[in-house]
Amino acid sequence: MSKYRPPQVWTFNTESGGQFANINKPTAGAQQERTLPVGRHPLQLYSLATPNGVKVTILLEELLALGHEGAEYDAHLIRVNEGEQFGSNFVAINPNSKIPALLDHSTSPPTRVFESDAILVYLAEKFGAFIPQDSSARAECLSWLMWQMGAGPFLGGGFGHFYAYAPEKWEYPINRYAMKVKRQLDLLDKNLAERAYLCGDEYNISDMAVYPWYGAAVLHNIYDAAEFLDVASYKNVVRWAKEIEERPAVKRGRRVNRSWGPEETRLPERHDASDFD
Ligand SMILES: N[C@@H](CCC(=O)N[C@@H](CS)C(=O)NCC(=O)O)C(=O)O
Repeated sequence: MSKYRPPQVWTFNTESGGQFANINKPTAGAQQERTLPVGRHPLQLYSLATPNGVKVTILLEELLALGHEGAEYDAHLIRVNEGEQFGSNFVAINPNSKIPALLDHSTSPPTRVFESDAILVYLAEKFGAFIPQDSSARAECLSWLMWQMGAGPFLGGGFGHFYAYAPEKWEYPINRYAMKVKRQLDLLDKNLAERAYLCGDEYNISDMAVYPWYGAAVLHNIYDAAEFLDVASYKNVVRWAKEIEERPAVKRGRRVNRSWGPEETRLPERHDASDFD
């Protein structure tokens, strides 16, 4: 039985412990003056190759593969573990201080976009690709996209946090979030039993949003929890994730703003298609 009794009013007087505790604060806003680099392309992305970051670089690489030259972009590395998301110019693009953040200089004044799935919708609409035009198909696509926004934090902030990052293993939150995540995987598995992609026959931004989280869960042993969650049993999710992962644009997108792992998987900054060579 826990001895903890919440005080009348919560105050921030200790670090919570666990991985990433050093960057958590209960207040928003810039913590230091800092300018951001600006490259030569209209689209300037400030990001890191986490699942939320990779969604956007996959879409940009897919747009380029489709021949949309206007999707050329500079991808600048934001080191969140060093607090770069709290610099003044980053906060001006994303007041929520989280990667990814996009500044589109092709409009006057430049358009800022934050929240990874808002960036997906913005770019898909801008280039008229990877989002259905028909209103029913579009509603299905946006439904799965919004599902990802709601579901993802249960996998990352809930399950991943308590299973892998919290200072101790507590049964209650691990049980709660394992149950939620397994239900999500079962939902995806049942949907993908009947369809090639999340919304039907066509690959679109909803797949690009869900794959970096749930594809990684079934293929890459995230949080070292593949066995615990028995991810191999979600066979349709595994089939879908493997197929997406084979796409050349996905392979490139996963490397952008990656500053860790084996050398051949990294590309901390991307300013030109030739950077992949
Ligand atoms: N809902 C946001 C979440 C973004 C997010 O959580 N980004 C993380 C990395 S995956 C981050 O920047 N964390 C830094 C921090 O919390 O200070 C989105 O989808 O864009």
